[in-house]
Amino acid sequence: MKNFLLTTALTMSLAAPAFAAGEHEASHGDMKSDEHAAMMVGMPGDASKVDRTIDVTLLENDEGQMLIESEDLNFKKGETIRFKITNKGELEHEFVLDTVERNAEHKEEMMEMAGMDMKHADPNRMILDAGASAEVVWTFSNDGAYEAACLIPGHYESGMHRKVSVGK
Ligand SMILES: [Cu+2]
Repeated sequence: MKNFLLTTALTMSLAAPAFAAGEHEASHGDMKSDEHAAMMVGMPGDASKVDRTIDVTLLENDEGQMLIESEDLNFKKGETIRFKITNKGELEHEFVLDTVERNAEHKEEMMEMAGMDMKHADPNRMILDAGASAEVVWTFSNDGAYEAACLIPGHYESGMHRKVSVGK
Protein backbone atom coordinates (compact mmCIF):
# COMPACT_ATOMS: atom_id res chain seq x y z
CA MET A 1 0.00 0.00 0.00
CA LYS A 2 1.50 3.25 -1.14
CA ASN A 3 0.47 5.19 1.93
CA PHE A 4 2.18 2.91 4.36
CA LEU A 5 5.50 4.72 4.60
CA LEU A 6 3.78 8.00 5.32
CA THR A 7 1.80 6.59 8.18
CA THR A 8 4.62 6.53 10.71
CA ALA A 9 5.58 10.14 10.21
CA LEU A 10 2.00 11.30 10.36
CA THR A 11 1.25 9.31 13.48
CA MET A 12 4.06 11.10 15.26
CA SER A 13 2.38 14.42 14.65
CA LEU A 14 -0.99 13.39 16.09
CA ALA A 15 -0.29 14.98 19.45
CA ALA A 16 -0.27 18.44 17.90
CA PRO A 17 -3.28 19.28 15.74
CA ALA A 18 -2.07 21.28 12.78
CA PHE A 19 -4.86 23.76 12.97
CA ALA A 20 -6.57 24.60 16.21
CA ALA A 21 -7.00 28.32 15.67
CA GLY A 22 -10.54 27.92 14.43
CA GLU A 23 -11.64 26.70 17.82
CA HIS A 24 -11.30 29.94 19.69
CA GLU A 25 -12.47 33.48 19.25
CA ALA A 26 -9.00 34.87 18.75
CA SER A 27 -8.96 33.56 15.18
CA HIS A 28 -11.41 36.27 14.18
CA GLY A 29 -8.82 38.88 15.05
CA ASP A 30 -6.38 37.27 12.64
CA MET A 31 -8.50 38.01 9.59
CA LYS A 32 -6.63 39.97 7.03
CA SER A 33 -8.27 42.74 5.11
CA ASP A 34 -7.33 41.11 1.83
CA GLU A 35 -9.56 39.45 -0.74
CA HIS A 36 -10.03 36.44 1.52
CA ALA A 37 -11.75 38.30 4.34
CA ALA A 38 -15.04 38.53 2.46
CA MET A 39 -15.56 36.05 -0.32
CA MET A 40 -18.47 35.00 -2.47
CA VAL A 41 -18.83 31.85 -0.38
CA GLY A 42 -19.12 33.92 2.76
CA MET A 43 -17.02 34.80 5.77
CA PRO A 44 -16.00 33.57 9.21
CA GLY A 45 -19.10 33.50 11.36
CA ASP A 46 -19.96 34.50 14.92
CA ALA A 47 -19.68 31.41 17.16
CA SER A 48 -22.50 32.74 19.36
CA LYS A 49 -24.89 32.82 16.38
CA VAL A 50 -24.54 29.31 15.02
CA ASP A 51 -27.72 28.02 13.38
CA ARG A 52 -26.60 24.43 12.85
CA THR A 53 -23.66 22.13 13.38
CA ILE A 54 -22.50 19.81 10.62
CA ASP A 55 -20.12 16.94 11.23
CA VAL A 56 -17.59 16.38 8.46
CA THR A 57 -15.25 13.41 8.15
CA LEU A 58 -12.20 13.37 5.90
CA LEU A 59 -10.87 9.93 5.06
CA GLU A 60 -9.42 7.48 2.59
CA ASN A 61 -11.16 4.16 2.00
CA ASP A 62 -9.95 0.73 1.00
CA GLU A 63 -11.01 1.31 -2.62
CA GLY A 64 -8.43 4.09 -2.98
CA GLN A 65 -10.96 6.89 -2.79
CA MET A 66 -10.53 9.96 -0.64
CA LEU A 67 -13.77 11.38 0.65
CA ILE A 68 -15.43 14.27 2.42
CA GLU A 69 -18.35 12.68 4.24
CA SER A 70 -21.22 14.67 5.74
CA GLU A 71 -24.91 15.22 5.38
CA ASP A 72 -25.93 17.18 2.28
CA LEU A 73 -24.37 20.63 2.27
CA ASN A 74 -27.47 22.69 1.55
CA PHE A 75 -27.72 26.04 3.29
CA LYS A 76 -29.70 29.25 3.22
CA LYS A 77 -28.26 32.66 2.58
CA GLY A 78 -27.23 34.19 5.89
CA GLU A 79 -27.04 30.87 7.72
CA THR A 80 -24.13 30.37 10.12
CA ILE A 81 -22.79 26.84 10.31
CA ARG A 82 -20.35 25.24 12.70
CA PHE A 83 -18.40 22.59 10.79
CA LYS A 84 -16.88 19.99 13.09
CA ILE A 85 -14.23 18.40 10.92
CA THR A 86 -12.36 15.20 11.77
CA ASN A 87 -9.60 13.67 9.70
CA LYS A 88 -10.05 9.94 10.14
CA GLY A 89 -7.61 9.13 7.37
CA GLU A 90 -3.92 8.32 7.43
CA LEU A 91 -2.95 11.33 5.36
CA GLU A 92 -3.09 15.06 5.84
CA HIS A 93 -6.27 16.56 4.39
CA GLU A 94 -7.87 19.96 4.15
CA PHE A 95 -11.39 21.36 4.04
CA VAL A 96 -11.77 24.37 1.78
CA LEU A 97 -15.00 26.25 1.10
CA ASP A 98 -14.98 28.32 -2.07
CA THR A 99 -16.40 28.71 -5.53
CA VAL A 100 -15.73 25.87 -7.98
CA GLU A 101 -13.66 28.27 -10.09
CA ARG A 102 -11.46 29.45 -7.24
CA ASN A 103 -10.95 25.90 -6.03
CA ALA A 104 -9.81 24.93 -9.53
CA GLU A 105 -7.34 27.84 -9.60
CA HIS A 106 -6.07 27.07 -6.13
CA LYS A 107 -5.69 23.39 -7.05
CA GLU A 108 -3.41 24.37 -9.95
CA GLU A 109 -1.32 26.49 -7.59
CA MET A 110 -1.04 23.58 -5.19
CA MET A 111 0.18 21.36 -8.05
CA GLU A 112 2.85 23.88 -9.05
CA MET A 113 3.94 24.27 -5.46
CA ALA A 114 3.97 20.52 -4.72
CA GLY A 115 6.72 19.73 -2.26
CA MET A 116 6.77 23.23 -0.81
CA ASP A 117 5.15 24.00 2.48
CA MET A 118 1.79 25.50 1.59
CA LYS A 119 0.36 25.59 5.07
CA HIS A 120 -0.77 29.18 5.06
CA ALA A 121 -4.14 29.41 6.70
CA ASP A 122 -6.91 31.20 4.90
CA PRO A 123 -10.13 31.65 6.86
CA ASN A 124 -11.99 29.37 4.43
CA ARG A 125 -9.35 26.64 4.64
CA MET A 126 -8.69 24.14 7.42
CA ILE A 127 -5.66 21.88 7.25
CA LEU A 128 -5.82 18.74 9.36
CA ASP A 129 -3.10 16.22 10.16
CA ALA A 130 -4.13 12.58 10.26
CA GLY A 131 -6.30 12.08 13.32
CA ALA A 132 -6.77 15.78 13.96
CA SER A 133 -10.05 17.61 14.30
CA ALA A 134 -10.97 21.26 13.95
CA GLU A 135 -13.97 23.53 13.89
CA VAL A 136 -14.84 26.37 11.58
CA VAL A 137 -17.81 28.69 12.02
CA TRP A 138 -18.86 30.03 8.64
CA THR A 139 -21.59 32.39 7.48
CA PHE A 140 -22.86 31.82 3.94
CA SER A 141 -23.56 35.39 2.95
CA ASN A 142 -24.43 34.87 -0.73
CA ASP A 143 -26.67 32.38 -2.45
CA GLY A 144 -25.19 30.26 -5.19
CA ALA A 145 -23.36 27.04 -5.97
CA TYR A 146 -20.12 26.44 -4.13
CA GLU A 147 -17.83 23.58 -3.27
CA ALA A 148 -16.12 21.95 -0.33
CA ALA A 149 -12.86 20.34 -1.37
CA CYS A 150 -9.41 19.14 -0.44
CA LEU A 151 -6.87 20.68 -2.84
CA ILE A 152 -3.81 18.70 -1.84
CA PRO A 153 -2.44 17.33 -5.16
CA GLY A 154 -4.35 14.23 -6.26
CA HIS A 155 -6.97 14.35 -3.53
CA TYR A 156 -9.68 16.22 -5.45
CA GLU A 157 -9.35 13.70 -8.29
CA SER A 158 -9.64 10.87 -5.76
CA GLY A 159 -13.03 12.14 -4.68
CA MET A 160 -12.47 14.92 -2.17
CA HIS A 161 -15.05 17.41 -3.37
CA ARG A 162 -18.66 18.05 -2.42
CA LYS A 163 -21.34 20.34 -3.75
CA VAL A 164 -22.38 23.17 -1.47
CA SER A 165 -25.56 24.96 -2.36
CA VAL A 166 -26.79 28.13 -0.73
CA GLY A 167 -30.41 29.04 -1.40
CA LYS A 168 -31.98 32.49 -1.15
CU1 LIG B 1 -7.15 15.38 1.07
